Amino acid sequence: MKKVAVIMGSDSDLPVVEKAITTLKEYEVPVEVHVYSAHRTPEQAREFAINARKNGFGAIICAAGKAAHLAGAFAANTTLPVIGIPVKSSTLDGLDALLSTVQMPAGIPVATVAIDGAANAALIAIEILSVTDDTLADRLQAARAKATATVLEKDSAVAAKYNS
Ligand code: RP5
Repeated sequence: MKKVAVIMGSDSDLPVVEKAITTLKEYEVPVEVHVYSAHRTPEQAREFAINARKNGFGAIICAAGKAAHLAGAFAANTTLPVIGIPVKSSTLDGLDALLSTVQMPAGIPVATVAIDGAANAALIAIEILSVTDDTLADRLQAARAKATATVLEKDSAVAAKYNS
């Protein structure tokens, strides 16, 4: 199975990013986690991105806050799918990171999730791998069925309480 890289701009992003890591592990997807910054360690970030495909990765998740260029810098250096997590780590509540991550020029895409949307970033990566992996596709389907059952249980409880 292809690996998923989870890159964060700072270890201060870890509390948000952890949800992506645990989700990938729940699905038994091989994960490699690093702290690389587009600004503070640009050489290491570029090196990782350039070699990611030949090193067995199928998708790269990049989480960063403030003037968040990490996902864009990775996308510039690989044709693997890059998923960006804008992290709420500033006085602008993550809107700065959201706009920095999502507003990519045509030709260099970054699939951007919600501010702090680490779980969905992992799920998109898993969905990408599931195109060629039926086991992952089955696990995704089972999780959707479980989520549906949970909501329907809640519906029953609320309906029983209020509906006459
Ligand atoms: C960004 O700046 C990081 O992704 C982090 O969200 C933010 C603050 O980093 P630290 O100053 O806490 O290392 O590059």
